[in-house]
Amino acid sequence: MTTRIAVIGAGIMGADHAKIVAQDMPGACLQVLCDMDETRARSVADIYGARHVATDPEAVIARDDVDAVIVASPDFTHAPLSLACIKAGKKVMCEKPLSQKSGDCLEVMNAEEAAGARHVMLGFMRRYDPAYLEMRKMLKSGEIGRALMMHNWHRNGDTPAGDFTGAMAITNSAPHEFDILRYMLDTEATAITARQPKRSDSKVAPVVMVIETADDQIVTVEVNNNAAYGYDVKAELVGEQGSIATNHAAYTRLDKAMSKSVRHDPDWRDRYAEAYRTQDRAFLAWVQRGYYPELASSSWDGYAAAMIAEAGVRALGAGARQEITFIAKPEIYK
Ligand code: ISE
Repeated sequence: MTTRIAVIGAGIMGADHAKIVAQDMPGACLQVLCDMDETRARSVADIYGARHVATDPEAVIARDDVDAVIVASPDFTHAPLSLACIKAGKKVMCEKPLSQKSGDCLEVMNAEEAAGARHVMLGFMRRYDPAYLEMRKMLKSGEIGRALMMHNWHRNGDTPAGDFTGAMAITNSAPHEFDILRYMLDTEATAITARQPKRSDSKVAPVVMVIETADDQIVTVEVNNNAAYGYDVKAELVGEQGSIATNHAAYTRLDKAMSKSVRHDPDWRDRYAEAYRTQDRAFLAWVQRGYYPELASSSWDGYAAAMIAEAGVRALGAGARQEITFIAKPEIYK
């Protein structure tokens, strides 16, 4: 039976998910494309052949002809729309972050607990990226012994908006690293410090964070939203017997004017195209077969990322190390 999916949000990410549902997910169809801006919804719906266009997300979630939902509307709508999906008894693939407020994440977790099952899978797509997958596999196989450190670099060509701040780098961009470090090292973050160098212009400067884990490892995270040269995300795990770094495959190289060069991706959509497809297919498999995807980020992971981000913002503001203390992990996320 075909799974009828509603995509909520027709912006950059909504359009991307709509494309995946329409073109790369056998067994699914793009049932509804919903956006507050009807013209925008219609234009994306027309490109990818959505059956219906709508403007009210809550009404879409409640529709009888919608089996599952992908939420890709603005960040502040993620938690309320996830709650609406839980209420409707539908599974949702919600873009990250679940919320920038850990309290909102707790509300979603409480609703899932009350419903007696997980309903939410979060779009921390890097878990499905081949480079991170291979890194994890090598670490688990014992190739580098015990992991001591993980270094992360997260660079964007430039900021999405002129008024982007260091705090936003922590709450909007860095949650990917907060999620991947927990997933890679299988442990929790316990403390964070955050500092920024000073730029000579008014653009937001990089934020550099040092995170401590419950297993006494150190993780560094550089988020540079104005790296000027392109989208560049990389990581290195340093173990007691070696290290593993991610590589990004480039299919071409330009030789010209006595030099050789490889292109950088303009943004995350190209860089993680395969990860997004694999993630969305895993969501479909969950909807159709009922097994929560092994790699998926849950509401608990969304809560953890929000807790680290909140502590990171405090650390940046105070110029001092902040401890991070999670609630005990509820049974349904174990
Ligand atoms: C951005 O905010 C995102 O949400 C993307 O997923 C991420 O890859 C990008 O670097 C962020 O800045």
